[in-house]
Amino acid sequence: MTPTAPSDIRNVALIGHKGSGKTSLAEAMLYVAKATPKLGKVDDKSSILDESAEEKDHACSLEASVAYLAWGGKKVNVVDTPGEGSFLAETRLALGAVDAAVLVVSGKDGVQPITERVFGWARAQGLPVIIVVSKVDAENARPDEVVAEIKARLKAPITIMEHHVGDGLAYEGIITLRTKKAWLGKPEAPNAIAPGAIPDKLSGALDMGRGKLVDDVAGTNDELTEKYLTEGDLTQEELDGGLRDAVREGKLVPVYFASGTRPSGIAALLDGIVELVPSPAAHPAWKGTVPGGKIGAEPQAAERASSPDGHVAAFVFKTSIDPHAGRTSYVRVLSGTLKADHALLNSANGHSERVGKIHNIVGKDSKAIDEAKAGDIVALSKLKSTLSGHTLSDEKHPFALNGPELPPALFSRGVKFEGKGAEEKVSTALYKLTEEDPGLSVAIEETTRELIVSGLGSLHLEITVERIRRRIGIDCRLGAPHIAYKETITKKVSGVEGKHKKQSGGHGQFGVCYIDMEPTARNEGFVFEDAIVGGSIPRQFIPSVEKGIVKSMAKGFLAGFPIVDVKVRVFDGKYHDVDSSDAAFQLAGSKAFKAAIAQAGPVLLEPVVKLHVIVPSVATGDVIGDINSRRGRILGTDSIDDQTIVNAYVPLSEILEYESKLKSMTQGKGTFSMAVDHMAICPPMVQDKVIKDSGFKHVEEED
Ligand SMILES: Nc1nc2c(ncn2[C@@H]2O[C@H](COP(=O)(O)OP(=O)(O)OP(=O)(O)O)[C@@H](O)[C@H]2O)c(=O)[nH]1
Ligand SMILES: [Mg+2]
Repeated sequence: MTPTAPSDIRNVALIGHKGSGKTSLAEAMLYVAKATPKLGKVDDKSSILDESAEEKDHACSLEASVAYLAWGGKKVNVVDTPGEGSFLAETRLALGAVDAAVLVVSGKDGVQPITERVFGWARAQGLPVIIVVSKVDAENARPDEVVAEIKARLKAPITIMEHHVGDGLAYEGIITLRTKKAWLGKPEAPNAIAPGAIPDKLSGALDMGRGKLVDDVAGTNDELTEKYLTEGDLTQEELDGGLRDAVREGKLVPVYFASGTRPSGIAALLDGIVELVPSPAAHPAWKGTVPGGKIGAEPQAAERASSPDGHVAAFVFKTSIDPHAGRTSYVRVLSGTLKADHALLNSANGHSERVGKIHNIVGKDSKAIDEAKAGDIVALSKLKSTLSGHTLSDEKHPFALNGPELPPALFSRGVKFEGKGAEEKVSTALYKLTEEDPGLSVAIEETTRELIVSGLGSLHLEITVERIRRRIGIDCRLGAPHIAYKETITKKVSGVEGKHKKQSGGHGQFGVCYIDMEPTARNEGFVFEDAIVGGSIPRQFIPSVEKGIVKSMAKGFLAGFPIVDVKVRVFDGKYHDVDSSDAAFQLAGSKAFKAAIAQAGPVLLEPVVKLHVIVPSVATGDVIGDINSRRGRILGTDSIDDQTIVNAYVPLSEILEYESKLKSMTQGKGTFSMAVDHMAICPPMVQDKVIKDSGFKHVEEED
C-alpha cells in the first residue's frame, strides 16, 4: 500500500461533553464510508471504538480511539475522545495530533460544561473547529434552541451549513446550503454519496439559509465583502474558497446537524470535513525544542515543517498495552517519512526505539504499511519505553514537540487490598497502567507506605481500581481521599545560622552557613541566590548548601507536604580546611532552612478548583448556598433562558463528592466541570486539622 500524501489526509478529533454522541457519530461515519461492515452501537456494546470491558460496562468512552476511513478520495483519520471530565487527558493529547476539532453538541442537552472546556482548548490551540449538533432525531431534540445556546455561550462565530427538516421524532433529514444536496427520508446507507434533489417545498428554506451563509462568508474577507456588496452574491468558487479560508483561520465555525444512531447527515458532514478541514500540508511549522542540551540550560527552540521531505518526527498521543499484543503507540507523523524497521530517538528519555511495523487502524483492526508520510496518523507496535506525550525523531536530528499541557492529576486516594504478596502485584499493575493512562499517577506515601493513586476525578480512580481487579484478579478498593497540600512561608527572616559540627576521632565534620529567607510569588517554586563573597564558603560547597535545602523542602515542615514558593539567599558561612565536606554543608543548609522556616510563618496551601455549574434556574439558590457552605467563593452567575451558569472557586477538599449532591439538588438536571486552578492558604482551623491528621513528626538530621 503506498503511503498517503499529506494533501490527501484529513485529521479530526471528535470532542464534546460526555454522552453528546461522539462515539455514535464516529461509528456512523465509519459505517457510511464502508470502513466497517455494520453500524457499531454504544447501547448494545457493538461499538468498535468503545471497545474495552470498562467502556462497555459504563457505556462511555474512557480513552481516545482511532479509526480511518476513505471519503472523496481522501484518507480521513478520526480520533474519538472521551467527554467525561476524569478522562480528558486523552482528549487533550488527541487535540495535539489533529488539524481540526469536530465539537459534538447534543441537540437535546445543548451546551454543557465540558463542551465549553474542550472548545476553549481547541480555540486556544488555534485549531479550526466544526460543530455538529447531534441527536437531531432523538425525542425532545431542540436543535434550533441549541444553536442559539452555542452562539450565546460559546461566543463562536458560527455559520449554519444545513437546514434540518423537522426534529425529534418528526426528523426527516437535512439539505445542504453550500452544496445544495438533500438527504431525506431513509437512514443513510453505506457510501451514501448519491443524495436526492431538493424538493420544491424546501426551496424557500434553501434560499434563505444559503443567503445567510453567503453573507457570513463575505463578511470574513475584504475582497469578498466588496464583491458581495457590488454584485449581491458570490460564485460557488468564491463561497467555497472563502469558507475554507475562514474555517482555517478560525473566523467561522460551521455548524452541521446529524444523527449518529439513525444514521443521518453523515455523508454531508464527511463532505464538509474533506472540503473544509485543512490538510496536514497546510499545517504551520510545528514548534518544539532540540532535546539533549546542557543540564539546566534553556532548551534551544526548533521548528519542523509539516512536509514529508524533512527529518522524521512523530508525536505520540495515545498508548495502549494489551496483555497479549503488547504496547501500541498511536502517532501523528509531524514531519518527514516514518519507515518500518528504523531506529528513532525518544527525545523525552533519550532512549533509542526500533519502529517495528507501522499500522493503519480501525478500532482494534489494523493493516500493516511500510511507511507513513508527514500528516498521517498511524499505530506503532512494541515500542519499549515510549509514553503518550513523547516525541520520536531522527536520531541525528532530534526534536521534541511543544505538546499540549495536561490537566493536573490532583484527585488522590489510597488503594486498599488484602492478601499476601498482593502489594507487589497491585503496585506493578498500577505502574503499568500509568504507562497507558496519561492522566494517572502512582506514588507511595513516605510515612504510611500506602499506595496512592492520583487522577483527574473520582470516576477516574474508581475505574482504575476496576481495571486492576479485572487484570490481576486482586480485590482492591479505594481508601480515603488524599489532597495534594503544599507548604510555604509568609514572612521574611534574615541572618539564620545553620551549623553542622561533629568531632568523633579521625576527621571531623564542619560546615556553617547563614541564610535569609523570604516568600516568592505563587508558583515560583524555589529560588536560590548565591551571595557569598570572599570565599567564606568555598565554591564547591555552595551547591551542597542548596542540595541540603532542596532535600528539606521535599520533606515538609508542618505536615510533611512539599514546601514551595520560597527564596533563600546564602550570604555567609564558615569552613574548615580538613573537616568541611559536601555532606557537612548539606546538613548545614538543611539545618539553616529548618531554623529559618520555623520563624517565617509557615502555612499550608490547599488546591482550589474552578467550578463551572449549569443548573435549571429554580435550583440556583440551593446550588449557591451549597457552594458557600463548602468554603466556596462565587465568581459570577449568568442566566440564559431557564438555565443558570454559576462559576466559583472551591477548595478541592470540600468538593470531592459533588456529583451526587448536585444531582439531588437539581433532580439530576445539573451538570458541572471542575479543574484545579490555584493553591491558596488554608484557613487556620482547616490547617490545624490537616496537621493533626497527618501525624507528621520531624526527623532530626543525623549529627
Ligand atoms: N437518538 C439518538 N441517540 C443518540 C445519538 N447519538 C448518540 N445517542 C445516544 O446517546 C448516548 C451516548 O452516546 P455516545 O455516542 O456514547 O456519546 P459520547 O459522546 O461518545 O459519550 P462519552 O464517550 O461518554 O463522552 C447513547 O445511548 C447513544 O445511543 C443520536 O444521534 N440519536
Ligand atoms: Mg464516546
